[in-house]
Amino acid sequence: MSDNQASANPANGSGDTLAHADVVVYSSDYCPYCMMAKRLLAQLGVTFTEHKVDGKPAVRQEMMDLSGAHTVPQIFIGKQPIGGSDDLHALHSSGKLQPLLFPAS
Ligand SMILES: N[C@@H](CCC(=O)N[C@@H](CS)C(=O)NCC(=O)O)C(=O)O
Repeated sequence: MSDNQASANPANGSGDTLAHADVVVYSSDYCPYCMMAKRLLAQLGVTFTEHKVDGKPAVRQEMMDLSGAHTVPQIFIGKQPIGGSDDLHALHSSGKLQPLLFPAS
């Protein structure tokens, strides 16, 4: 896939396939917060690119440079750093996640 990733948008209820913003998750193995974040994205039908930081200091450094944070996960939607799992869930609960994921809808 190129700039956008296609997936079903459960929110529109039509079963149509809509493009959503690129989502990138920096994560680590055996990380409960990473699992919670990835589970929510999966529930929303959102596909994402995952960068594992385990044993990869350059990737971890890249994550810290881009996010300003050192914990995993760090999640980016359309290159915008949105924080970790708690931040992702807070955006979802407040209704602000869907517009970030589907800005055209
Ligand atoms: N509030 C954060 C917590 C993230 C967190 O504590 N992640 C752990 C791994 S599951 C971590 O990176 N620990 C390393 C550290 O705190 O330096 C979130 O929701 O993402």
